[in-house]
Amino acid sequence: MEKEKLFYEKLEANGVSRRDFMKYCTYLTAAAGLSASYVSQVAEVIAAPTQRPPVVWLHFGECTGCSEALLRTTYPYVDNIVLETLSIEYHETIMAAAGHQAEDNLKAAIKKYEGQFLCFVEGAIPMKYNGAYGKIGGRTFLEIAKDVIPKAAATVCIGTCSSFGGVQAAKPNPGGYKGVGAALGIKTLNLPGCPPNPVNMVGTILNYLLLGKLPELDKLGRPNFAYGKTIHDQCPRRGHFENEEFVEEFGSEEAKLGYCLYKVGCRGPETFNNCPVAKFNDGTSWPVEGGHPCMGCSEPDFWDKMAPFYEEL
Ligand code: FSX
Ligand code: SF4
Ligand code: F3S
Repeated sequence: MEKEKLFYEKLEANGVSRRDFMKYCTYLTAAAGLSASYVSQVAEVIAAPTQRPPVVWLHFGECTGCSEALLRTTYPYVDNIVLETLSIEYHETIMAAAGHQAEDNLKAAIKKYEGQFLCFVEGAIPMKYNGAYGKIGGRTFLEIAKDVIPKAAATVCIGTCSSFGGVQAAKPNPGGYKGVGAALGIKTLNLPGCPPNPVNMVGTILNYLLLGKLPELDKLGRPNFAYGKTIHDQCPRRGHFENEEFVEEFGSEEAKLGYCLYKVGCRGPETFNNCPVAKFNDGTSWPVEGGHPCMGCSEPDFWDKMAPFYEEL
């Protein structure tokens, strides 16, 4: 109770009312694929977590946009709090330690929490030239992955790069980059998107904290709650598609009217993700709402498969 009181005081000091927080929890509960009866439990698990699962967060070949998406939301305080429900033992972007000290932190965390920690991974792994395209502390990304990942309770790939290779694996892929699952020959839980929606990560964590297990996955390792439907099937412009009302040029009258973006390259019909519902920046907008076609950023091999962008499917 004391913990919860302190939490709400801290929240209010940051300009977030209890009511706003409950609204946010309702949104999170739905986005996590949990029934509405879980809202108060979601609030409780965030306000006064009884367990804080240890997390080791690895970075390989990527742009760190995935961490940025999570850390720099427009309504950041609440997402940071969700992050506080975890005990982040190692994360290169946000930890204070550097150099040998950082390496020691990683070793100590794996030893202390072997079999218990969650491993989050951003970025793809270079397989050519003995992995020379990417090293940290003298070890290749592949060596680090092989050392850390088998010791984790579960591994979650954040973003298209760690899930499927992403931009690093685009043709001609000189470094021989692969997603983490393919590089190690294992199954991973994948949260693709370039960047992925932080809500899908939070939803995965909430499933783990409330139900004690990871959410149900499709054959590409993606949680069904977030990747079960195509963008096209959830798109508010779908009526225009059916009526054959298309934007043929950016800046045109049709674009102003919010017509369907299919003819200017929308990949919504081939892309499985919840962007139209979850949106970005805490529900502000998403690519199609902003007038830009979906580029299929969460699909495997999207740089090769979805290009040339801006041309009809
Ligand atoms: Fe990839 Fe994430 Fe795109 Fe960037 O770490 S999914 S390049 S947004 O940052 O991995
Ligand atoms: Fe489908 Fe894209 Fe048109 Fe939306 S804008 S209806 S996702 S083709
Ligand atoms: Fe990516 Fe398409 Fe969503 S480009 S962010 S999957 S709308």
